[in-house]
Amino acid sequence: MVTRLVLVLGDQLSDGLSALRAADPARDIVVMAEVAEEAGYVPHHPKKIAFLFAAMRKFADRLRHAGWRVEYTALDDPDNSGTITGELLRRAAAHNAKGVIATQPGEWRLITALNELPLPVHVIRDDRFIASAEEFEAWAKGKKQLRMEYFYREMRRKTGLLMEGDKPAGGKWNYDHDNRKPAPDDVTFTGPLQFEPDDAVAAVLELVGQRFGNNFGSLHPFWFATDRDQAQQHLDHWIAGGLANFGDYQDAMLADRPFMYHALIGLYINAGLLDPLDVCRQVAAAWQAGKAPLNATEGFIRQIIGWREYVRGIWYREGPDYTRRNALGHTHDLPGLYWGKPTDMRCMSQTVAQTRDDAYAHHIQRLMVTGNFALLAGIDPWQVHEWYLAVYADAYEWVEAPNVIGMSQFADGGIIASKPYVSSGNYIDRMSDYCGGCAYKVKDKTGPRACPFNLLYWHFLIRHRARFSSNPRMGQMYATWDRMAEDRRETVLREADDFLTRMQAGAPV
Ligand code: FAD
Ligand code: DLZ
Ligand code: SF4
Repeated sequence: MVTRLVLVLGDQLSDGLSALRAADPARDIVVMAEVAEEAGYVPHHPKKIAFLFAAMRKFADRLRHAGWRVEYTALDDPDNSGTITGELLRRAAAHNAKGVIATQPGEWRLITALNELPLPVHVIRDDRFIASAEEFEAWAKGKKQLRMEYFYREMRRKTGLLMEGDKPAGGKWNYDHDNRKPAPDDVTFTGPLQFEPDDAVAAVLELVGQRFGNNFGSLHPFWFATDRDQAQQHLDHWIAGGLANFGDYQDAMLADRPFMYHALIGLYINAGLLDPLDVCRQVAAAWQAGKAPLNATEGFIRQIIGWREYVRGIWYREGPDYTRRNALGHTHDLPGLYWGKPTDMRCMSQTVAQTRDDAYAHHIQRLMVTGNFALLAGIDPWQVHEWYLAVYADAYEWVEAPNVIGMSQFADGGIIASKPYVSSGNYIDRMSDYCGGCAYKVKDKTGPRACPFNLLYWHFLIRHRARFSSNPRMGQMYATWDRMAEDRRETVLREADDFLTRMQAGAPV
């Protein structure tokens, strides 16, 4: 029997991976590799690289214990060719392997590289996702607008999660209107479970510190879970302490409580340490046991079987050029403040500092602080995409690109978002405690200390008036603008222009 290679990528660390199921431990060889190309296509946060390398090494051991032969390439292996395909070819030559079995990667770059490999490659669907590309296509075909809400209902029906027969539990599909409370005075959840690095993790931290110590982001303290048992402990801890309030405060932000009631689970699900459906079942069981209200449970499950599946469907459907879209023609460079250069905007400095420290920011920080600012300031979406892909421990193209290019930057022209997610400082003030300690004044609409979000909000709306003024959800804002005195309108636009000019010249803002 000829030997085949089974490719397991850094985000495919699941016992039930489709490529492993299609292979035979008695005959085939698993290939895993830490390679310069994957670690370098963007300047990944050191915590992200350390998490993946540690989790990959532990998963390789787990496979060996389960009876697999594993060829594992460490980054500092002198024979390391530096690429996934290079490692496959090297291992194929060494073992006289005649083909490769792979689960479909979540990046077009790797899909293309596998297609071009001079070996037969059998690529199998990644069935850790609930919907296949064909199912998504069948749902999307012929629809003018691809609204997540309707797709989500299909996923509820398919999984049976929170269903009472063919009706949604509690009578409603979506409890989002209960989930927009402003920041509470106190957060009762103590935050994510933190793990002391063991010897295997310590060795990876040493390597990553040497090789990627200059990348943006703090490597230490490192406390992420790095195997599935730890990730499950992390989940148990969050279900017990965080889930019940997840819904209420999902959109709130507090400077000294970076995680609020969020699960910090994306990095574990995306790497394969936790299974998304299994996570949802555990959360639904907590609700059934009376440990969490329905608005929290439904809100969480919607993020996973709704949003997560929906963005995967869009990413695949839209194809490799999606990350290059720029429907609004934005061309400004990403300012240095995204990489930690000082800024007086407290919401931005807090979110970026948290990103640097933890390789994490929660959804509203990503969407309504850093994403909102980039969109208002007219930053080139490709640069915004590369930043998000680099700095978050849960970032892979399939999930990051639809969220950034589509949801946050409107660069896909409205496939995902029906209107751009832009706001003035008012929204940030309502949902956070950032503005109180800011050098800018959120109540100032013009003048030397006017909140930049206030100025840029109007600048954005006016420079894109032709596109958005007929949007029924935005007409009100244009009417407000038109009612403003003309000299005030001129002042707003002039001050916004000045701000953008200073920022583009590299001046601190
Ligand atoms: P929680 O708030 O506790 O939510 C639970 C889970 O729901 C998440 O772990 C995730 O698996 C899922 N989820 C929630 N929202 C989304 C969404 N919009 N798309 C897909 N899954 C979702 N998520 C990533 O996994 N990787 C990314 O690179 C990423 N980039 C983003 C960029 C921008 C601009 C925005 C607005 C959102 C992005 N998201 C991304 C979605 C979301 O912000 C993160 O999934 C979430 O913040 C992860 O933290 P958590 O595990 O604490 O999530
Ligand atoms: C993100 C990442 C990094 C930093 N390093 C590796 C690596 O060395 N080896 C590997 O197999 N995968 C790595 N990854 C993940 C991939 O770049 C890629 O994002 C996913 O496999 C896409 O699904
Ligand atoms: Fe951010 Fe404006 Fe509030 Fe300052 S005043 S924290 S810049 S929203």
